[in-house]
Amino acid sequence: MKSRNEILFEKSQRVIPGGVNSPVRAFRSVGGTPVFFARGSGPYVWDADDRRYIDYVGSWGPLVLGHAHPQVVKAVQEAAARGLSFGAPTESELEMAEWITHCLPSMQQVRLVSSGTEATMTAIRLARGFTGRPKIVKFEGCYHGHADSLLVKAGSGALTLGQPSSAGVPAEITAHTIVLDYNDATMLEAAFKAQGDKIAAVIVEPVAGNMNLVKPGKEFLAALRELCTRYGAVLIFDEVMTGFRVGLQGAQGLFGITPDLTTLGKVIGGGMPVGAFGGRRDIMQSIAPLGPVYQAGTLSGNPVAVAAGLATLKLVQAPGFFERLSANTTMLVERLQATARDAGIAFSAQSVGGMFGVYFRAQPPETYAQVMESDKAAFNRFYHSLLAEGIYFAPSAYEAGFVSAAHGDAQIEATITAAKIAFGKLTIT
Ligand code: KE4
Repeated sequence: MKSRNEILFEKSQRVIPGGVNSPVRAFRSVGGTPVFFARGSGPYVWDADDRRYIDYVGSWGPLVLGHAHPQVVKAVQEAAARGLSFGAPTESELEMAEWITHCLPSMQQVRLVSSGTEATMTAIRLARGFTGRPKIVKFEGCYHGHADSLLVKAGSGALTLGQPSSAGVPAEITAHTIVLDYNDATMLEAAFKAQGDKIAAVIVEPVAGNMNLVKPGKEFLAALRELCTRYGAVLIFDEVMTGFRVGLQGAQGLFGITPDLTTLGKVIGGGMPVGAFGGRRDIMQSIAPLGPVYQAGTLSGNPVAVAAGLATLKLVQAPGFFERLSANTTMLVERLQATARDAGIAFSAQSVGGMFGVYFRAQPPETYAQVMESDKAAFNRFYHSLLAEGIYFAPSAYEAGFVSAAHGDAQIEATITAAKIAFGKLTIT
């Protein structure tokens, strides 16, 4: 008897490429049938067969409050009743911009868009327009959305599917993208020495979350800042994932590094389509209608999406919010490590704020190369054992996991119980 998930997946593959609207959802790297979700509440989701899971993906990061938070749902319902979209300025967009620039002072001005890809694509164009230079620097394994010039040795779904550099992107475009090793400041210095006068920007995930979680080395971010300042390049922190996930001031607040531009997404939409880019006022003056760098969007600042984001931003300001989120996430990874150690499995895990990484290698990776040394087959078996126990991790060894404010002791206890079973199965070769 086929499950409803299987029936839905068969049908969706007939009309949607791969049966999914974003490749990493397709379970291609872990194998098996993607879970079709029917509803979510707090830390839980239910699939099309009404099976319940503890959710550690949270829609890839946006749901830092958990699913269907009552105050977020109410804000969306009230906004929708006032009209779904106007294509004109609204007060709520102004309020959102004020919240963001208040929480992230480096963002002296900000523009709202509808996705993280739009945010990073525009930040790159803006940096090129502001400096008049053609080249950009990114790091292997980092993912900044699917804009042409950034789909070079990218992470997330591109890496998961084994196509880090996408087809369909002309060499003339990627010729201007310099790809370096994450956490290798020496390599960066050499690149600037060689062609610093042509480099418009360096874009970086200040905590990498798309080659699984990789923390920035002690001096890496400081070296990025110093070199960009020295050579007049724009330092772009892509905080689409880390923004309002690792702390109220993002990774830039955590590490005390001030970027020139920041991109945001995910949490600032609270589950609805919102992205943003912003930063130094002198750079932002180059954006249309003020300056020559064009950018636009029919639904940019959409009032219903902004209502979800605003409600979320207000709730994460609660005293101790990120301390509690970080403590719970730390407890999860420490208990997972202890459980694996008891089972004699080569496993490690780490977290930053409300995001975490798990690795089938003895130590957390510090570079892309070390990520690739992890035992992917072991992860895939672990993944499906957890899934069978009602624990939903990201269906890829190259994605970070996410804890929400709705996850508590009960969910972590249940996860550890499931992990004990999953690690036990791994010891049976
Ligand atoms: P979106 O265009 O998917 O909203 O954002 C692109 C993006 C930009 N920058 C960073 C650091 C990101 O993590 C992302 C998107 N993240 C992936 C998950 N790792 C989205 C999931 C998907 O592609 O379906």
